Amino acid sequence: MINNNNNMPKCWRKVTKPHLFCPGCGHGITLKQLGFAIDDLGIQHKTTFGIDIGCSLLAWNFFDIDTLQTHHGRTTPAMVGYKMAAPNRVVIGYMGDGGGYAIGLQSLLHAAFRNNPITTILVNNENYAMTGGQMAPTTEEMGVTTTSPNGKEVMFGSGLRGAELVRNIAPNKAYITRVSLSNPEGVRAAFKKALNNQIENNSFSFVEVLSICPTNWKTNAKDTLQRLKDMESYYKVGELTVEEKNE
Ligand SMILES: Cc1ncc(C[n+]2csc(CCOP(=O)(O)OP(=O)(O)O)c2C)c(N)n1
Ligand code: SF4
Repeated sequence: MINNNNNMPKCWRKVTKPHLFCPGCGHGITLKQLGFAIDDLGIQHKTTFGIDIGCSLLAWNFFDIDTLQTHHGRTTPAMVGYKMAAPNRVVIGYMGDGGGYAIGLQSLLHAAFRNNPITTILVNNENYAMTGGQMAPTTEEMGVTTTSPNGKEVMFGSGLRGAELVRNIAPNKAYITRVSLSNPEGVRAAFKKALNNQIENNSFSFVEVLSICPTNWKTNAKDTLQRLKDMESYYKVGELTVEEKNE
């Protein structure tokens, strides 16, 4: 990654080695929008970025920002603790859908319930990408993965609508939204709103990003974008109000 381009966030690290994401991965697009949001708010030097185990960990050297590597599913509690110890820092927890909606779900829900003033970002690519594309709670019914080669059976449920679950347990002042990489500007705007909810309102925020994983989806560019569009018809994009239910 060579940051010598005006189209790059200023807070991206100026290094000369390539990043490790697969070509076409959604993490890079998400992190670029996060970088722009941090630039826009001028918070680079007071931000701490926490990353999960999963493909999100490949972001460990993306930013010129203090970065913390946590265990799988433990980003939320690690960053909650960090914020308690350093309340003046702007704290971000970045995770995949496996980390947030499976092993780390209870921590995410409790942080939302307590309105802990951190900003959580969950990148939903409907599979456990780093470990080889296994079925996740977010995999939709009949979704083909390495552990559901004939399609996810109904007994495993359909895709978990986690943002609705978080909304249901969080107080009104928490900001909860779902965005899609089909609209990068919208992702940037949501990140800014989520960070501002921490900075100005001392409140919790959660952004689920509908993302793409062409490697494990085994899709070409056209089919990748089509699948993202299909995801948007199952996972409703937009800010969640307190009336939204997980049904
Ligand atoms: C406690 C623990 N359990 C399991 C693993 C193995 N593991 C590493 S990454 C991962 C899944 C990652 O999937 P996700 O969180 O959706 O992120 P993605 O790679 O899709 O971005 C798992 C199960 C681990 N590292 N630690
Ligand atoms: S496996 Fe998927 S999520 Fe992981 S880096 Fe590759 S494209 Fe991105």
